[in-house]
Amino acid sequence: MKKILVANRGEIALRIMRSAKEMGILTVAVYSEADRSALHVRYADEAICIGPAPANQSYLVAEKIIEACKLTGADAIHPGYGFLSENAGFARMVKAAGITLIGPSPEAMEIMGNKLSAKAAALKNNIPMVPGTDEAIDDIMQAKLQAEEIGFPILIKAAAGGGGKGMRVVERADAFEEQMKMAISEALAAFGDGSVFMERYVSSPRHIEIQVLGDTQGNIVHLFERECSIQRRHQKVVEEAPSTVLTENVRKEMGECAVRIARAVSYVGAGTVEFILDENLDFFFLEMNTRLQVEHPVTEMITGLDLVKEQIKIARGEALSFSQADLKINGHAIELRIYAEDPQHNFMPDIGVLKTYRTPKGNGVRVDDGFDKGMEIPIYYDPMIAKLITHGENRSEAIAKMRRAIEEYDITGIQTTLMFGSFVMQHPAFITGNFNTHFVNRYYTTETPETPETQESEADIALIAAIVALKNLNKKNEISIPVAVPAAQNNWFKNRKKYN
Ligand code: MV4
Repeated sequence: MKKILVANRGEIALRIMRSAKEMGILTVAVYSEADRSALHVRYADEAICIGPAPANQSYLVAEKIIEACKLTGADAIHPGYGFLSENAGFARMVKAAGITLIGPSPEAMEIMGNKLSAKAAALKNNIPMVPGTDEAIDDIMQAKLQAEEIGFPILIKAAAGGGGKGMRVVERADAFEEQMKMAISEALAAFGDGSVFMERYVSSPRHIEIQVLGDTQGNIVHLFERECSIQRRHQKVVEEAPSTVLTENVRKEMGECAVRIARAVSYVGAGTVEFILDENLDFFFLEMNTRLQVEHPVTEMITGLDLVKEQIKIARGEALSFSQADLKINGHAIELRIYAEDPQHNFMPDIGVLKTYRTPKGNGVRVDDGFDKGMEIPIYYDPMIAKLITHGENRSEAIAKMRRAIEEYDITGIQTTLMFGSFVMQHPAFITGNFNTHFVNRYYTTETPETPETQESEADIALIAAIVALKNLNKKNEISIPVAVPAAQNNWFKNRKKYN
């Protein structure tokens, strides 16, 4: 492998090229007309423009990517995440063109790309799953009887969905028929596939995923878990490793399950097995992502591995140079995703020019980004502009580093989720590790109460408590007991200077 074409943009394109460069491999960037002056274009050894700004005319066009390989003599493609990274058809085209795709087989992508076939593979391998149906629903009245057996509330999911798309909670039997009809027509409209199935609804889960690596010799290991429960509308915001709740025993069981699922599809490369974990620490398989994930750096920090280098070595046919027994968790890592979104206005995407842009530095701080001062954030793509990752000896050190790094980060010209990250890092529920996937909805509100008379909800009180904790912390540089203050004194959000 002499030259890798990176079929992506932004932070992940740069991150991949850095590892390739360290391995003495040349890099090719592809870019749309909106990304002419992007950092990944400047960083690569060569760059090819593949079309207009909209992704479906550039980054998503398989033929253009393959053509760019031929033009530049690239012998491998790294797809990153998103775009074509989990597209089995693209994987087949790449193979047919005699190019190495740094990723799993098209067959593995196809099986895991459909939730019903993924569940069928898991079922054969004794993997714990939420009670539910294992085939597409075709008879609604029969499905209703099954739903009563499973027990309400139930969750309807689209087989072709994923990442929360096409899900519907049904609270009671009398709403079943209507909800089911809507779920089927929605799935058909969104995915061109009306197959839906149902599961018992686990109401307050944690989202925990296991990183796996498989080589072409059939060795498969797991690289422990990532806790990804801090999310809003299925978009992760904070991830960490290890999880505060897993016991050594549950970690081992989850890891073994993840390896078994990967083995079921002869998995090659880096992949992630998603689980939900309930209050009793029972875990259930959800789906497998057949790509390198956004949050992979937290795993890199705690294992000392470079996952992109491992992917490249695997794609070259090399055997993994370590076994499961060689791997151990070193310290604690946290990632904060920085989106060009306004956390005070319902996380509306924000566009504009980065008037100032200074990243935090120093011991235990890593920034994976793809923009620089003076650059414009294009509207066409994902609004994530950077990932801030900290690594400490333990969780409280990683949190302290994250708070310090957020404070150092200087972004003006656009609204970002930096201050939302600060909110999370100060929140008692986060600090104690006592949270689930409802964290953001439960605790975060942007409605700043105006008068002391305002009746405060539980969420408001929690927010204010966290704000007070933040203020005290910044003053004294030590953790204080949060106390709620009257709403009128709560002007924290109005006093944002540095981050505007
Ligand atoms: C669930 C669930 C509760 N019960 N399945 C969301 C994304 C997709 N991977 C599956 N998801 C869920 N499946 C059952 N049976 C709750 C979720 C869920 C969720 C999962 C992980 C992370 C965030 C989430 C937010 C809402 C719902």
